[in-house]
Amino acid sequence: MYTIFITGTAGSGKSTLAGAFSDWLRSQEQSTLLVNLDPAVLTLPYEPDVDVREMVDYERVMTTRRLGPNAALIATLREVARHIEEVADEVNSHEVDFLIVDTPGQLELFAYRKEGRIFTKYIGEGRKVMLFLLDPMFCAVTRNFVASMFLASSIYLTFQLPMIQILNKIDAVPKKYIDRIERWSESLESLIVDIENRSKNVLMHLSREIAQSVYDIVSNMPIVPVSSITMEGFAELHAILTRVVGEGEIELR
Ligand SMILES: Nc1nc2c(ncn2[C@@H]2O[C@H](COP(=O)(O)OP(=O)(O)O)[C@@H](O)[C@H]2O)c(=O)[nH]1
Ligand SMILES: [Mg+2]
Repeated sequence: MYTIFITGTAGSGKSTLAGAFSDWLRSQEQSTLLVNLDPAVLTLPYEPDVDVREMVDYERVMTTRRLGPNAALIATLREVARHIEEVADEVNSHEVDFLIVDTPGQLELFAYRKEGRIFTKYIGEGRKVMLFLLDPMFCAVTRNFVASMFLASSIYLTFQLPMIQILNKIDAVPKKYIDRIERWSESLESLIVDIENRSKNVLMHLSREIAQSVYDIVSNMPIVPVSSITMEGFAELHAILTRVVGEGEIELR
C-alpha cells in the first residue's frame, strides 16, 4: 500500500487532484481510499471515505468559542490530532492499494504545527510519500520558482517524507512555462543564468543565494506536470510513485 499526502498552498488544487487521481487509479483497477483532513472545507470535489468533518464541527467551534476562521481551524485540527488513534484505526482498517490523504486548505496550519506531523506519523501504513503542488503560472517567474523551491525544501525538512513535486493545472498554462520550469529543475546553471538575466541587484543576489543553497535538496525530488481536468500526467505520476518510491530510491537520497 502507498499512502499519499497531498500538500500545497491554498487553492493549489489538492482536493481536486485527490479526487481525480483516485478516479484515474480506480479506472486502472487499483483500489483507493480517500481521506479528508480539512475540517473547514464546505464542499469537496470527491466523496471522502473517511472525513474529519464527521468528528469535529468547525462552524460550531467558531461560533461557540468565538474564534476567527484560522483559530477555529487550529482548534479543530488539534481536536482531530487528540483522537488520531481512532482516525488511524478507521483508515488503516481498509486494505487498499492507494491511500490518498487530502490535507487542509491552508498549508501552514498543516505544515508548521505539530498536528501535521502527528497525522503523517499515524495515518497510513506501508510506503508514505508527499506530493507538493506547484502552480506553474506562479513558478514560471524566476524569483517565484526560487521561493517555491525554498518552500518545498522547508516542507521536506518538516516531514522528512519522500517528496514528489507536482506541476499542477497544466491544462490552463502555456506549454513554454512548463518547459521553462522543467529546464530550471534539471539544471542549476540554467536557473542561475535566468536569475542573472531577469532580475537585478539585491533580488538577483538573494534569488541566486537561495537557489544555490536549496537546489541539492529540491533537485532530488521528481517533478511531474499534471492536470486534474484532462488527467494528463497521471500515468507518469503513477509510474514515478511505484518505481521511484516503491524501490525506496527517494528515501535513500
Ligand atoms: N484548470 C485547472 N483547474 C484546476 C485544476 N485543479 C484544480 N483546479 C481548480 O483550482 C481551484 C482550487 O482547487 P482545490 O482543489 O479546491 O484546491 P485546494 O485548496 O488546494 O484543495 C478550483 O477552482 C479547481 O477547480 C487543474 O488541473 N486544472
Ligand atoms: Mg482543499
